[in-house]
Amino acid sequence: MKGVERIEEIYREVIRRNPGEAEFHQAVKEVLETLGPVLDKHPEYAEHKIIERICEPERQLIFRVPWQDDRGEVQIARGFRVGFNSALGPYKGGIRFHPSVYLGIVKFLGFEQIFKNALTGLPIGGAKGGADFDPKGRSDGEIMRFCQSFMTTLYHYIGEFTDVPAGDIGVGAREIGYLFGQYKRITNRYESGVLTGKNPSWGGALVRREATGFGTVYFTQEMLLARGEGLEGKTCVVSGSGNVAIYAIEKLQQLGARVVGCSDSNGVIYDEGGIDLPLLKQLKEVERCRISRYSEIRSGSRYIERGRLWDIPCQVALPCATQNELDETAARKLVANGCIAVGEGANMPTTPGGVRVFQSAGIAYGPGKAANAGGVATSALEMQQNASRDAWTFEHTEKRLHEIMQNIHRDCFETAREFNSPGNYVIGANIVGFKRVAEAMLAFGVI
Ligand code: NDP
Ligand code: 2IT
Repeated sequence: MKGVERIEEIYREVIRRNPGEAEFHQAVKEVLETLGPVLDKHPEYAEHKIIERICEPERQLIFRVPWQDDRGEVQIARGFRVGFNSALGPYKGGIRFHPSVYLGIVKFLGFEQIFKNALTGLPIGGAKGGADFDPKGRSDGEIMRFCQSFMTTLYHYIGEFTDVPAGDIGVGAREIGYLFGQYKRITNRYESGVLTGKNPSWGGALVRREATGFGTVYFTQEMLLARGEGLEGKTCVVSGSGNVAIYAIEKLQQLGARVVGCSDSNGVIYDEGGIDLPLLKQLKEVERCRISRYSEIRSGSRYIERGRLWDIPCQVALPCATQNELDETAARKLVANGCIAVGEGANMPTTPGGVRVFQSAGIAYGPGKAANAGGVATSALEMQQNASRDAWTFEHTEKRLHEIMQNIHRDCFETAREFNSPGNYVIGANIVGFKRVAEAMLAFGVI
């Protein structure tokens, strides 16, 4: 049987075995449809059912998270942790707190994480977790009690050699602090390497906070360099205004680009003079308020309730909010307005239709599993520092991050060319990541 036929069969089986998990199906399809030529070249992968095994998580945990709000009312959330693949190292991946979280979201993210983590070249397997808890409007005490309850179940299943969670949407340094505190208290162990994204004053790596956004910009810069272009003077828009978006904006500005738009789930900020980053940080990191507040303070900027960020003319677009936030219509608008590069800070932010538009227009398109791998790569550097009880400088760590992103770009670029698809980073990223995992799985036998 030819590789592509085999893959169609595997995909049908994934849908049958995982009903109602649309995002998981989408993530699997996007990877599988690039692997046909790999199976043709490597019949041993088919013989040992490597793809079938990769599509089945190694383990999946679903648990009750009861907690009490400030009025004393009992609330119940559902927690998840999916260990997808540990061929290359302990399970590694973030935890997301958002009301939209269900098993299909956690599995799509965990599946992507396998290949992303392999691309970093560092010893980490793929995982994801989260809860359908909505942190918006919750007090600090409520967040703390929720995190403590979440960890009270999760702690049984994690550990520096087993599974190492970190942040994602709704989980930042504050939440990692509460989670770590509870883990330490229950286990009677100061096990720094059990979580990453910790505050640098108690075991966190410098640059981890900035790493996903910085890394996305480094990857985008490499894509532009490969086409004889640079970031200097480019007009950019960045979606979201959370951790990834803020530090993508910071690095874009450091490299001489002009960022004129960002957003949250309610609306869009258009600031032709360039986003005022200290103001954005103050509002989002300190005051934790909505992005609309920005336009009340910053003269010359505009807030557009339910606005369409991707309609703002730009040359570089970085989707840094959430999955499927950039559809086919938005992609057409970006291309029509002269956009030449899209680097995904978020996971799977572009719909399949949007990806097709970018690819047929021939613009530089960097998929999340390559472009946003700087976050998890720096998490692996944090694990390395924790294991050796060391703490590196900001400069040293950022240099490592930059090199890792350059290497990921080079590996994807060269592999795309080897598989007769020059400039196609989707093909490059999927094949590089898949082959690394597949080789380890072959070595381990049937497990
Ligand atoms: P944050 O919680 O810090 O910020 C998320 C941002 O995205 C907010 O501005 C939020 O707006 C917006 N957003 C979230 N959900 C939606 C939604 N359903 N519709 C519209 N906007 C939404 O998260 P991060 O910045 O950490 O994560 C952003 C993306 O980057 C995610 O896709 C995540 O998986 C990915 N990522 C994160 C990494 C990390 O290290 N943190 C690493 C690699 C990828 P609002 O406040 O209105 O909800
Ligand atoms: O999507 C991701 O790569 C993350 N949320 C970061 C994972 C990590 O373990 O640092």
